[in-house]
Amino acid sequence: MRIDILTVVPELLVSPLNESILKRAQKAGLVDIVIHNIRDWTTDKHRHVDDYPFGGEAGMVMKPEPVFRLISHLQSERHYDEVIFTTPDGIQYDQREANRLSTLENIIILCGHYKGLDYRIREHMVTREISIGDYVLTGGELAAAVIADSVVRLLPGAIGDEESALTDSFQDGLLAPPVYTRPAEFNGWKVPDVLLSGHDARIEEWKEEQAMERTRRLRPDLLEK
Ligand code: 6GU
Repeated sequence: MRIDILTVVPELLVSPLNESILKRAQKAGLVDIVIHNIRDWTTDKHRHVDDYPFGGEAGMVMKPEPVFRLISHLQSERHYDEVIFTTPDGIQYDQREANRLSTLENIIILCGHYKGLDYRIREHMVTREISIGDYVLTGGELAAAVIADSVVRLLPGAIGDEESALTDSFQDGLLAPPVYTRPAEFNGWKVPDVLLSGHDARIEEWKEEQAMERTRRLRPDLLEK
């Protein structure tokens, strides 16, 4: 898989994408993540990436030309399955969308910034607009990092234990059950007896009950879906 991320603040993306699982996945050749500075695709002397809005609202708007040049350049080199724009007014991101994106070959993630992006780019070049939740970030970079992280960890081989991505919270529409490690008793706090019983069927049953109980208590909305 290849993920091209287009931003006016590349510095914000370097470290989150180059540690831990994402670092290993790139080294292992499971994914190429390429960060592009939109400013490199300006042609004016001052390398402007934004301008004042027509109609005179507050805040600056990302200019269409540099973004158009960069996306056109990338699309001339390979086919992209999606051109994603990160924006608070996009559709809300979830595990189902992460799963879907993880099956694609090449995607572009264009990070929103300033007060917005010239709407012609959204209409003519962007194929999907994504928000990561109902709150406002200074820019779409952290959202792009969230999307890249959640997608890359799903690629076969990215996570050591093949099972673990499948048993995540949300993957079956339920929250994950509690987990424990040694010691079996700490500070007088005990690990549930059933987990020490060695009885696989009972342990499985307990996990399912716990997942259901926690979901009903903490996220009843998931059960309605
Ligand atoms: Cl994708 N961008 C910004 N700027 N704010 C957000 C967001 C995206 N998702 C939630 N808040």
